[in-house]
Amino acid sequence: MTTTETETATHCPYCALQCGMNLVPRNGLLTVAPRPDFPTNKGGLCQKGWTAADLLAHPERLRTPLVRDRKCGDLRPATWDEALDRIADEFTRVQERYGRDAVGVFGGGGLTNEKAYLLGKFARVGLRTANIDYNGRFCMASAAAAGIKAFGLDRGLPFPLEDIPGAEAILLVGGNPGETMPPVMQYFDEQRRRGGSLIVADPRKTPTAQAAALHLQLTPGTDAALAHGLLHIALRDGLVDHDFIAARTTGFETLRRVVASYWPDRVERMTGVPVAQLQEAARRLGEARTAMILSARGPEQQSRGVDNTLAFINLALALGKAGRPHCGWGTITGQGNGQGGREHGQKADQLPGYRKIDNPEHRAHVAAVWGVPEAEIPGPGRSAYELLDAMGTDDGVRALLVMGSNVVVSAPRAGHVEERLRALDFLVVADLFVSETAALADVVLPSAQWAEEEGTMTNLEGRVLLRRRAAPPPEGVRTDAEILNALAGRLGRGHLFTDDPRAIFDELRRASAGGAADYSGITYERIAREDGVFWPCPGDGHPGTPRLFLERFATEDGRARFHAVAYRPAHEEPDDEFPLYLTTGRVMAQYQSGTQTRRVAALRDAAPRGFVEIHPTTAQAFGIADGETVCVATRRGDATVSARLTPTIRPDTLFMPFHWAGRARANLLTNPALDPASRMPEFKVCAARLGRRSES
Ligand SMILES: Nc1nc2c(c(=O)[nH]1)N[C@H]1C(S)=C(S)[C@@H](COP(=O)(O)OP(=O)(O)OC[C@H]3O[C@@H](n4cnc5c(=O)[nH]c(N)nc54)[C@H](O)[C@@H]3O)O[C@H]1N2
Ligand SMILES: Nc1nc2c(c(=O)[nH]1)N[C@H]1C(S)=C(S)[C@@H](COP(=O)(O)OP(=O)(O)OC[C@H]3O[C@@H](n4cnc5c(=O)[nH]c(N)nc54)[C@H](O)[C@@H]3O)O[C@H]1N2
Ligand code: SF4
Ligand SMILES: [Mo]
Repeated sequence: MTTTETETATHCPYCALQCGMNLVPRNGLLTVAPRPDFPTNKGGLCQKGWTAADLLAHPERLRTPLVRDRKCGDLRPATWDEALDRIADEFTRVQERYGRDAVGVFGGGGLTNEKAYLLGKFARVGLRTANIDYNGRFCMASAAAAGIKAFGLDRGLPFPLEDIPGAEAILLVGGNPGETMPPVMQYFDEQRRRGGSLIVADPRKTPTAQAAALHLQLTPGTDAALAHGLLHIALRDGLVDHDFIAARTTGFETLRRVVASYWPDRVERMTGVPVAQLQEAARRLGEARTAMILSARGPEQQSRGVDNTLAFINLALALGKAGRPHCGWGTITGQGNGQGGREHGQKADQLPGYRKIDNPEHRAHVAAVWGVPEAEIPGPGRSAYELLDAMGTDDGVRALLVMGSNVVVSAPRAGHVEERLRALDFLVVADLFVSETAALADVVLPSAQWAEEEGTMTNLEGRVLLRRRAAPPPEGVRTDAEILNALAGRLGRGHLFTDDPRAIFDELRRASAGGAADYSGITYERIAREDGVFWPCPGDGHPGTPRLFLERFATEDGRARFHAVAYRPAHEEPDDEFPLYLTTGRVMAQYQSGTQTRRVAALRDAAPRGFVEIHPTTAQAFGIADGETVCVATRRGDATVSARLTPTIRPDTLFMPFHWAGRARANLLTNPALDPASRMPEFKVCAARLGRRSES
């Protein structure tokens, strides 16, 4: 793992697999080359990774700050001094008028650990506002909350990817890594070669489901009923591991009473999964010596996302398939730094090292590292959607800094969010391009891209990786750390900040020391030497922790907790007016809100425009032909996309990827009903109606 004059060993800028890749200079440009020795992806990359360097010299790239001209109202180029002065003046004015909490910060799970940490500190120490949250609330929040409740710790996978092939059976719930993380499929392929079986629960027969031995094509929003049904059968058929339950868990008896009424035929009616398939799934998982249950956004992005996830954790625990080699529940983290980004303080209720902002000891520790009195650190702020929903209202934020998210496309009920953004006194967006959100801003700041700055990323396994700098940023572009440092200076807090990634990481190590996500023993040099270091790593001599929970869980008594959650239907179910389920997600060639991937020619060609998947029978009933432009409507609004007929989806369900802007936005339709614990919106289920465009 070296960097030579001609080649820089680094990682893909996109998803949480953080595939290792090399950047090689060619004719003055950087190009992507494979890095076969890297242990996670072993040289594999998806089409997004192969084309990632196309954006470094992209003609639409921002190369100067933009400010909104006070006379004509358009964005125009400005100097850094003008842009930064304007931000400091407006933030100060808003805070003087409405109070400190009236300025908000919105971060992203794609930011490096250093930047996520610095953004949290900038909010609490630079702006002294309680209101910071980030897009991970739309992504990992339900799984994180469930992991903490059941195991006392949130690390997405408690084992490295290399353990996957050793599981005899795997249940993957609501995840489509065949498209969302293609190189990870080599681990599932290897599992199958060794005789193991994969079960996929998804309302669509995705490429991942097609690779599985068994596909449970459940009705959207019925995940907890499915989990309870499988546990009911396991109890009935003697597949439950009572020794494990007695030795390593608490709370089973209450759960047993809850699942007693989940008879297979009742669960078939609730979930649409035939009894025979339920029995086969329970048998495969229960009879295997080793088994894993993995979840992804399908069950998690629901207004019952935490309960859904807990229901599958219950199943893993009851079968004795946790806290043992080649066993366990895990969540497949999504964004590039979706794991590290949720540990170091950009969450509304959190301080670095996964500390809690309302815990006096945690506050005192972090205050000492930051060099501020504990009382100066604000309390918890609003969660992502709640923050966006209240923008520009009497008790909401009046000014907002967005760094690493494009909420006009990616937030639920996006039409409303767009309206609230327009109601702000002042909006600042730091981005690589003029995203749909940046287009509404009063000041846009051009940020450096991944290959132009140093930093660390924590992948889906909890492995902390080094992102190396392969080239300086173009003239006129600054790193996010430089931006935050300069703003802190203008707010009179510059002495508490630095923009040097290594110095920030050293501070993060101290801030995280003793916390749940302890990075204190991790250094850039160690990461480079060891191909990444797994947290927790408390101290220089500590080897890091690839596998968690083998001896004890991270709860006070060392036991995992069962949760007797009840199944409740989705917040909105189909009815006469909106007769179909709508679910949303991703396609292989586009990433998230599309700011980056819609600008790469090869990816645009592969996935040029928004569409809705419709079962042919349903399409026929509505008189819709393949490729026709259709209108999809819900209680939030309507969107215009092209129809894609496919027998791989349930006839009662529509599917839309959320990567496109304007009228094609899936999020014009989605339901912002929030999970009570994680504050995760219900991206995965709502009720919809379908019409030909002329009728809509
Ligand atoms: N190509 C690509 N890859 C990506 C990303 C991207 O935007 N594009 N984003 C990255 C990020 S941030 C994330 S979070 C991950 C997400 O990775 P995944 O979770 O794999 O992706 P999704 O497509 O959001 O959802 C997965 C599946 O959930 C199913 N589903 C829908 N409703 C339900 C339901 O009610 N129950 C169940 N069980 N399943 C349901 C959908 O049909 C879909 O196939 O991908 C990462 N990788
Ligand atoms: N309907 C529906 N909506 C969803 C989902 C779904 O499944 N269905 N999934 C949700 C999930 S899981 C997620 S993670 C969110 C993601 O959605 P977003 O939060 O919008 O994430 P991105 O599109 O990755 O936005 C990142 C923005 O930051 C910019 N950027 C990239 N790197 C940097 C950087 O280093 N610095 C700065 N300053 N900017 C940078 C990019 O150009 C882009 O404009 O969407 C959520 N929305
Ligand atoms: S799987 Fe994820 S990390 Fe790997 S190349 Fe594709 S987008 Fe990049
Ligand atoms: Mo995500």
